[in-house]
Amino acid sequence: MSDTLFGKIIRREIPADIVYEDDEVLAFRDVNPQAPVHVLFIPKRPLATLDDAVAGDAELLGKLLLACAAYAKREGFAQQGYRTVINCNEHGGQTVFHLHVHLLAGRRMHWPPG
Ligand code: DGP
Repeated sequence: MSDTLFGKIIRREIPADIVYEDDEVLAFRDVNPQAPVHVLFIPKRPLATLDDAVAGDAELLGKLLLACAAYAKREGFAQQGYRTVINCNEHGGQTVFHLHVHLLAGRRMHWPPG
């Protein structure tokens, strides 16, 4: 099991505002939200970065994205739009080394990102 903060959230050792859970995926609100909706979708199985993913992780990666899309539909902002982001390693801005997909919504996003 992952020894990062997110591993502790999975094990309920530290609190989080959990908004979705299934056998393989957990989603909770980001502690430092960058948009009115900012949820992190993580695999329960530890995978440090996207760079560590292999072919056998394809289904899990797909499930993470599908969980984001289902959440957006369920919460009613899918049509208006949202953004998903995976930061990878230093230049990607990754700070927690347990793979996570950021789901941001509730405001217009800008491009390119800063
Ligand atoms: P990244 O920079 O892509 O690794 O994003 C990590 C995100 O995790 C960042 O937006 C802040 C969030 N975060 C860090 N620690 C915690 C925590 O203990 N709880 C919650 N809910 N979010 C956290």
